[in-house]
Amino acid sequence: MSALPNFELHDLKPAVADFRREVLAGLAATPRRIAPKFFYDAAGSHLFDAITQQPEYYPTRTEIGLLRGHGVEIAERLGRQAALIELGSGSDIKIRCLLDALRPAEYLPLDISLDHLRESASGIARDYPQVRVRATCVDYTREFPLPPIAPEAHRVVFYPGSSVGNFEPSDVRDLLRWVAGMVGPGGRLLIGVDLKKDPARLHAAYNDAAGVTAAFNGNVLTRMATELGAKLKVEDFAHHAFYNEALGRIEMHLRALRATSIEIAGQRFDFAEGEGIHTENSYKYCEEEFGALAASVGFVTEQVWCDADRLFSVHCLRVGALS
Ligand code: AVI
Repeated sequence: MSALPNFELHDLKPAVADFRREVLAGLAATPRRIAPKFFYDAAGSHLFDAITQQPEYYPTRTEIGLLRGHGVEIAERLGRQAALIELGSGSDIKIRCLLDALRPAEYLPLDISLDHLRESASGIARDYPQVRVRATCVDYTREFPLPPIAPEAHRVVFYPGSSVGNFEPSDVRDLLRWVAGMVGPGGRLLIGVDLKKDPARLHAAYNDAAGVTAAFNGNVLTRMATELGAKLKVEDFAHHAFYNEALGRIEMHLRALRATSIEIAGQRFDFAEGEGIHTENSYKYCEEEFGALAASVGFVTEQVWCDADRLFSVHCLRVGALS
């Protein structure tokens, strides 16, 4: 592709050493765990895109319906000509629902998956030549330098997909405080939040019949083998996902089908049959619950859009006085 004058890509991709260190610490912990951010290499990002196409996985198409249906209203709330920062931008479908109405001056997508980010962000730069696109490949859960934004720019953060559900509620507070610091007093956050609902529907969404979510979950083992040289048998582990009603979250695990082991960097971790690695939580919220969480760190809920079946919600939050 020829160079686009309105496109920059900053590569702050986490080093393999970070992946190794976190995997070794997670496998040594009780219960064993690996953070969900490690799902997203190029293959994992494509598998996630495939999940969003599964008939059982309602969040993506429901959120897109809300963004398309209320795009103009959303743009009026957020204000035009903003510096628009998108967290975990992944595929560009959602931001494209808003760009025509929102007409930002700048678009700053952040994502951990380099190839995916390059492809989607450069596509936006090409299709919206009047928007300056500065993409950063980064683990945004750690401190990093955001490309400099003019102090007088009006900033908006877009955090779609209910990725907020992949954080522990206590960590959500830290994340929201960080966003508040980024957008400043009066700044806004547009955030997609999956709603609590019939557990059977949730169960189906994370156990699709085609087995795509299972492949996505197993991809972290493939990454450990290829990137860390781990000795393991992917086929010794099975996808296990269920709704933990008491905690209001879907849990995903990789469960050993038989006694097996994983060896990395000279360390060996034995698994008895049935023992697992906890790979993801996906918290679900009631509309009011999420509003209260946001209010606890100083955000004011300006508006919430929900679909008619109350599957998914999109919240427009403004940084109030207290953050
Ligand atoms: C990215 N995140 C919001 C998805 C979710 O629903 O928690 C990841 C996912 N895991 C399994 N399916 C989708």
